[in-house]
Amino acid sequence: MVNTNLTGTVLERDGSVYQIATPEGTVRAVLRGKAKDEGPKVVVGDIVSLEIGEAGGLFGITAVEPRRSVLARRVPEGRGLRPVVANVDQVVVVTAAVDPAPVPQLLDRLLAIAEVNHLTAAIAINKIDLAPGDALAERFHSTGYPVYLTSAKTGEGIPELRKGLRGRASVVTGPSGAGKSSLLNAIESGLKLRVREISAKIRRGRQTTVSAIMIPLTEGGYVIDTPGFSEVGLWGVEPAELAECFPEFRPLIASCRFADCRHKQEPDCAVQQAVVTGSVRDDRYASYLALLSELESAPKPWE
Ligand SMILES: Nc1nc2c(ncn2[C@@H]2O[C@H](COP(=O)(O)OP(=O)(O)OP(=O)(O)O)[C@@H](O)[C@H]2O)c(=O)[nH]1
Ligand SMILES: [Mg+2]
Ligand SMILES: [Zn+2]
Repeated sequence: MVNTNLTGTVLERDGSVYQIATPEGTVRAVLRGKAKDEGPKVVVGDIVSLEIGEAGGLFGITAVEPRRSVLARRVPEGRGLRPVVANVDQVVVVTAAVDPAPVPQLLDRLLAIAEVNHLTAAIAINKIDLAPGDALAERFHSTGYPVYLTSAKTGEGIPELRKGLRGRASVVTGPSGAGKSSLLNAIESGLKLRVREISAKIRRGRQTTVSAIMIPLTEGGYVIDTPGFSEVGLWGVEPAELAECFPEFRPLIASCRFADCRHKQEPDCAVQQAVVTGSVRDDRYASYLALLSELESAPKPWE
């Protein structure tokens, strides 16, 4: 067995076979030795050490480098965290302006998950050729997140989004059918990610993109396309820390009377006051309360 000291980045996984980008081109590899027995689950974006296998063809993944970041989320009703991708800086939450109808609470969840994972976030409101996304964009104004109004169909907003992805490691996430893959096809010329056929019905649990795939960008950086979903839970956050995941709440928290204020029914709560005066939107606050009650009723890891 020859150790080539080759290192690569996981682009894609198909069952037990991983596509790995290396300085010597893209290779196919399977987990081997320690990486197979005890290593963390390998995900797209991971940087791995490779060795050439005896049986030619497939390389072996022998080790996974420590991750500088990970996007992890909880499967609905599930316990524990599932890593989705590794080594990204930015999460781009994609929604359609219409078809499928946007679910603002789901978007708030995805944004909070980005915060929990210490990743910066941005929002893309797509399909603005079908309906204006302005009201939805306005909803996020006070969060400070960049909002891109796009149409993968007409190309509107694509240069701006392309600029927002340039030179960074991003992951796109959001509901199925929002147009994540279509947007990436519009951003990177020559890319032909599979997108939903016009005639296909939006059926629950059916995604067009079935697994994460990393795409290097010509202008530098890379982006990871992921399958859409309709539900997602939060996990591993202390209820008292949730408010930190809502950027417009952050400057208020220190003014609450109690240091461990959960901004629910406590007296002299700066967040509740801001909801009353309208400087915090009540729909964002409602998303916060929904996530808070989930975290408060979540089973403890040892239960
Ligand atoms: N009118 C219009 N249709 C779009 C736009 N972007 C995407 N679509 C259509 O919306 C459908 C879904 O697009 P996809 O790119 O497959 O959506 P996705 O978010 O990748 O979906 P999953 O892979 O299932 O998560 C396809 O039929 C696209 O042609 C847009 O900007 N305008
Ligand atoms: Mg897709
Ligand atoms: Zn408070």
